[in-house]
Amino acid sequence: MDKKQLKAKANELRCDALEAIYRAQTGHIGGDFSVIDILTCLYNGVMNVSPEQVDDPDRDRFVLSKGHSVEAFYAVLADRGFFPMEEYINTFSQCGSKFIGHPNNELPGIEMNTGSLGHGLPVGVGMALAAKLDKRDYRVYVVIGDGELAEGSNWEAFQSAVHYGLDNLIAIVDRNGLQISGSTEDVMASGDVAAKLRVFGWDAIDVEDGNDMGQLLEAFEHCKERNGKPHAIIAHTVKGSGVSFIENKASWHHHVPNEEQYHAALKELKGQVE
Ligand SMILES: Cc1ncc(C[n+]2csc(CCOP(=O)(O)OP(=O)(O)O)c2C)c(N)n1
Ligand SMILES: [Mg+2]
Repeated sequence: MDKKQLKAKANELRCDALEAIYRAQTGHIGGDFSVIDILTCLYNGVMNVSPEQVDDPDRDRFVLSKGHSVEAFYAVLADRGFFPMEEYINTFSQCGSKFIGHPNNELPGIEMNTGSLGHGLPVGVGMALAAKLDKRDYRVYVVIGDGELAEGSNWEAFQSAVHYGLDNLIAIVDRNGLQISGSTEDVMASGDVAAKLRVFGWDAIDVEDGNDMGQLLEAFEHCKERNGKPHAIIAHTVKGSGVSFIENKASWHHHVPNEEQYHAALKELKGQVE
């Protein structure tokens, strides 16, 4: 898929996630729309994964450490055929559904249950180290929120990834500048994350527009290099990207649109799909 097709797909998947959230009357739309371009790009242009080979020992591994963005993750996996989209949209967050409000590894294609922030990268380090020990070539991709960087476990993991030379590990920071209650820089400033990681010994790059498929594809290609250093992409995204009245507002972290907002959001997204 080229970058234009990827962008169109990401906007279609925004509509699916929005529908699931609206039906369930719960979800984290801000973080979903911030990260959905990254997920769409990974699952349709970068990672070696497929629904036919969920247990293939050589598959790439993916962990959505900011597990609250599960509505985007389920949409991307459903679109790749890991499970039916209809089942996701119709049962999300309902009693008895496997499509619970954070990633659930009973579903095919989900490697790790997440939701309690700060655990994805430490486990990703273990997965990447296991690949080295088993002499396998797979890569491990972990998406972390920028508010999530307040969890100290990440910094321990950043250090150990360098210690073990995990150049098969790619950490993507969804750097939208917001967390649940306001700006990351007001709540717990992270500053220049790439500069910090370089001091730790990572190969860290900034992606100026983390919702742009061309820039994301280029960054992921760069991260395929095996140079002894773990890779980090600091993707400067817009929380709520794709719907003007949702963009860049902490209040939309887990706000559910009312009927009027739902139709306005769909209209705006469909305008971008066509
Ligand atoms: C350990 C832990 N503490 C608190 C929360 C509650 N929580 C859910 S989302 C969130 C904010 C996360 O912000 P960020 O990582 O920037 O995510 P994004 O902006 O991409 O939505 C918080 C504090 C949690 N899920 N886990
Ligand atoms: Mg954030």
